[in-house]
Amino acid sequence: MIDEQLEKIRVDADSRIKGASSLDELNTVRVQLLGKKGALKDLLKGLKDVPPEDRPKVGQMVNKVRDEIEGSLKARMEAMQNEDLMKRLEDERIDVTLPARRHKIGHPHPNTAVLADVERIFTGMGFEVVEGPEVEKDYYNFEALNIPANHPAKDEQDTFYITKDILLRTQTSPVQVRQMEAKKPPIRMIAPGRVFRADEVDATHSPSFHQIEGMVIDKGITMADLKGTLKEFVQELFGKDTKVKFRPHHFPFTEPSAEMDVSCFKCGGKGCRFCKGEGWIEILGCGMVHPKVFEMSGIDPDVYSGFAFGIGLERIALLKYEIDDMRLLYENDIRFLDQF
Ligand code: 2U9
Repeated sequence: MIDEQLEKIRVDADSRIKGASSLDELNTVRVQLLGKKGALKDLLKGLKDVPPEDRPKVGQMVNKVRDEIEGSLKARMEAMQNEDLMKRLEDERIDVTLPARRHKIGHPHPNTAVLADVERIFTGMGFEVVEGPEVEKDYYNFEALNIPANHPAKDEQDTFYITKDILLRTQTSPVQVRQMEAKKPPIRMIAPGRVFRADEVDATHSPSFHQIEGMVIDKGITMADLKGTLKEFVQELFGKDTKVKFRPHHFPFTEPSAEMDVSCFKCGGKGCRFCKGEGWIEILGCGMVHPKVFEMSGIDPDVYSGFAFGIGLERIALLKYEIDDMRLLYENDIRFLDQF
């Protein structure tokens, strides 16, 4: 009798264990089979009706079946856990042979690249790089540079005034003036920086752009030093074959003054669309520092002389990278900047 009941429990347990399709279900089956209300427990309760001499034997039989059930539960549970693990390993598989995504590495903006070039060339010739305030006194921006009160540059249409005496610098020359006041020559410096002019925006103008000005002051500095230094500079910047040409000009702060052209670095000077058939491209303004400018800053023009020059940074960037509209340099459209 008991044998038959046990065999039935065992067969029933087997099919229910096999039938469980998840670990949760298997756990429910385990409670049903081995728990307080399970068939085995019921059977054990009936043990009191078994003659005492048979009890150990029956007890052993029940234990054996319970061990078997526990064994199959454990085996089924391990199989399921293993299946789960295999499935996860398959789902989360990483294909290490896939090519890596390319990291996009940035690069300097054309303005920054040109500035770095210019600074490298001049520091290589022993120049110091000096910066100064963008908000300036009228004195440093105009008066100390021999720019008279009635000069057109001082018009409100050209200059952003903050008060009558304070303005946004229209050139980086005030940096040189401050340097002349603070230091005894020799001075060899360049002053790069942002400048402001009340200009309308178009392809070649912007109310804010950048200049690099430079100055050398010492005993015995002549126009020959100016020419040699600036020629060396443009040959480094545009190539060894670059030729230079000076045309007379006028600036209030230099005397004599000149503008310097370079031979077209596209056609070598023959004349092309790039240089508008001229063979030459205007690059910078320059001259010998005016004696009045020396005097105002406390340097004796009978002892010292010097040259100065000014370059528009954006103008060089446009030329060097063959960009035809200055606005492109400020819009920061990545599709545009990526090309340089
Ligand atoms: C001091 C004395 C002299 C600076 C100079 C230029 C010529 C010049 C222009 C170039 C293009 C301005 O950005 S631009 O429009 N500048 O042509 N600048 S000489 O001369 C100085 C500066 C400071 C004390």
